[in-house]
This record gives sequence, C-alpha cells and structure tokens, in this order.
Amino acid sequence: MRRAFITGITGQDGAYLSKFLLEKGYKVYGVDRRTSLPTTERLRYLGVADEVMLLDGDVSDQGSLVRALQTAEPDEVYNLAAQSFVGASWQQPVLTMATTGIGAVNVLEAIRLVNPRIRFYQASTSEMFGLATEPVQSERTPFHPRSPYAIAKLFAHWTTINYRESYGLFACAGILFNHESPLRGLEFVTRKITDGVARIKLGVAKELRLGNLDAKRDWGFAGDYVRAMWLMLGAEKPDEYVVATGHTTSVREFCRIAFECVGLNWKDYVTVDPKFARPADVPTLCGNAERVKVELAWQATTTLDELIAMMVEADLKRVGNERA
Ligand code: NDP
Ligand code: GDR
Repeated sequence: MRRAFITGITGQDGAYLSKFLLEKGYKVYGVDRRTSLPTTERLRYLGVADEVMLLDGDVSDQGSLVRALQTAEPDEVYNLAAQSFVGASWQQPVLTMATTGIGAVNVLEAIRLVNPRIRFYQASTSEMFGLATEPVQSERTPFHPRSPYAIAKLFAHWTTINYRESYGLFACAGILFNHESPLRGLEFVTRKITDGVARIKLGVAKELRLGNLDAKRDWGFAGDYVRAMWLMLGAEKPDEYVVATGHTTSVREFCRIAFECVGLNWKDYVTVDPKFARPADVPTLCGNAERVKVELAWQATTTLDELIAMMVEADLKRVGNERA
C-alpha cells in the first residue's frame, strides 16, 4: 500500500487530496498543528476524518517533521501548509515568511534526513507571476511577486528546484492558479461572495462589502486540482507545471453570476469598501495549462458556472442550518 504524508491536511486542498488519495488506496498521514479548537471540520465534511492519521507537528518546527516522517514512512510528501491568505501577509509578514517560505525548507531538510527517496510536491502559486509581463502565464513567464505571501512562495519554489538540482530529490512544484470549493476559507473573495449571497437571500444580511472588483482571476474547482498534484508525483521525472482553466473572470462578474443563482441583482447589494483593498494587488491572472495537459493528461473538468452554483448551494444549506 502506498503511503502519503500531507502538511496542511486540514485546509481546503488537504481535505480534497486526502479523499482523492484514500480512494486511490493510499494510507494517508498528515501534520496537525496544536490549536485550541479542533481543525478537522473539512475532513469531516468530506467524510474522511476517521480514515486519515493525524500526527502532531508544525512546519516551523523541523524536529516535529522528522519525527512525523519517521512514523509515517511515506512514499510521497505534499507540502500544502502555509499562511495562505494574501491579504494577511502584509499584517503578518514574518509569520508568513516563516511558514510559507522557511516551512518548505524544513520539510525538504526533514526528507533529506529521513529518506531522500521520498517524492516531494510543493504548492507553488500563480501569485508568483504577480504583476505579470504576459497576458497568459506559463512555466516560462517571468515572476514578479506583489505580496509578502508571493515572495515567500517564490522562495519555496526556487528552494524546491534547488534541492532537486543539488541533491537529486524527486521534487516537483505545481504552479496552481486559484481553486475554490465549498470548503474555501471565508476570507477569500469567492467564498465571501457565495456566503454573502446565501446570507442576503435568507435575510440574515443586507449587503456585501468587497474591495477591488476589477481584479481578474483564473478560478477552478479544488477537487480537480488535487489530481494534478498526484499526477506530478507519478510522472517519470520531477518538474514544474502550471495548473489552470485558461479562462479569467473579474470579481464583478463572479458577483453577477453568484447573485443570479438566487435570482438577485448584485448591484443592489455589493458595496465597495476601501478596507478590503490591498497595498499592492495583482490585477489579472490567466494560466496556460498546455504542458500539464500534454505531458500528464490533466485538464479542468468543472466550469466556473458549475463551481459558483455548487458553492452557493452549499452556503444556502449551511446558513439555513445555522438559522434552524
Ligand atoms: P488553506 O489556507 O485552506 O490551508 C492551509 C493549511 O496549512 C491548513 O491546514 C493550516 O492548518 C496549515 N498550516 C498553516 N500554518 C501551519 C504551520 N505552521 N504548520 C503546519 N500547518 C500549517 O489553503 P489551501 O488548501 O487553499 O491551499 C493549500 C496550499 O496551496 C497552500 O500552501 C496555498 O498557499 C497553496 N495554493 C493555494 C491555491 C488556492 O487557490 N487554494 C492556489 C495556489 C497555491 P490549520 O487548519 O491549523 O489552520
Ligand atoms: P488571492 O485570493 O489573493 O488570489 O489568493 P483572494 O480570493 O483573497 O483574492 C482574489 C482577488 O479578489 C480581490 N478582492 C477581494 N479579496 C478578498 N479576499 N476579499 C475581498 O473583499 C475582496 N474584494 C476584492 C483581491 O484584491 C484579489 O485581487 C488565493 C489564495 O488561495 C492564495 O493562497 C493562492 O496562492 C492564490 O489564490 C492563487
């Protein structure tokens, strides 16, 4: 039986990846950091909380990773742990660099110490393109990070490549564009919108306050994207791959579609609040996923309309249950 080890297992992608790998017959381990309340809500939502093995650890504590890897004895490690909210990275730049940047070095060093034959996946991001120099970004597009988060991710990205070139590790990086789901954190704009739509529809909120409505992103479904991570670690050679839908949509248009799902006009409810604007935003991102399609036979299967409908429906149910 193949064994996988996931940092960030309690996050959106960690939950979907756990379910995917369990269905493939893997034994799945993950690090769970100490918190004052349980963090297994997403794993429970997908019905896999009792099937994964959670080990105490934190990516900023290398010893904890070494012990966890010695226990799990994995064939594959997926490094998904991060302070992943771009907006918070200006408020907590040092913590973001430590977790999102140095955290990756800690995982790679633990792999070298415990078993250098372990295959490694790094959760890199389209945010590294930032103020992109090309309208559609591929693996060859130059990077221009625009936030402490993106800088930390770029550091981790190059560290991954460096460990491959220096020590021959099977180390891959997926440059994933935004991917969402009903398990997305409430602070991210997509989920903030679908939650807001549900609250307004059910009469528990009157308006939705957002920042930059002109920002454009290439949004896909998280359930599709975790498969790409697994394909990378099963490939013949380690590499970097852009994973995206190839379509870009503005926050404004996302609002229009989401409100339309419940028969409302977004213009009647959305207010722009400068509080949610960023010191330096990324205006537009759109990925060219040709390489992952040709080499690993991956492509997105969920359309944006389907994704938004799925998220609105889940939030209507959740907000409805809260009120009951
Ligand atoms: P989430 O924010 O949902 O999950 C982050 C995970 O990291 C959580 O499990 C969190 O644990 C964990 N974590 C945070 N700090 C630490 C720490 N110090 N030690 C151990 N674990 C920690 O992110 P996503 O699931 O959306 O994303 C997964 C990864 O992919 C992240 O690295 C993100 O930056 C990256 N990424 C995401 C994209 C997206 O669109 N979703 C696109 C490209 C890259 P806890 O539950 O305790 O908070
Ligand atoms: P992003 O996602 O920064 O792309 O990072 P987010 O949903 O936070 O922002 C997307 C765009 O929407 C604009 N925006 C708002 N954003 C938030 N959060 N709240 C608002 O009210 C709001 N109004 C407008 C933002 O300015 C931005 O332009 C996500 C994370 O998952 C990262 O970890 C990951 O690496 C990237 O996606 C790819």
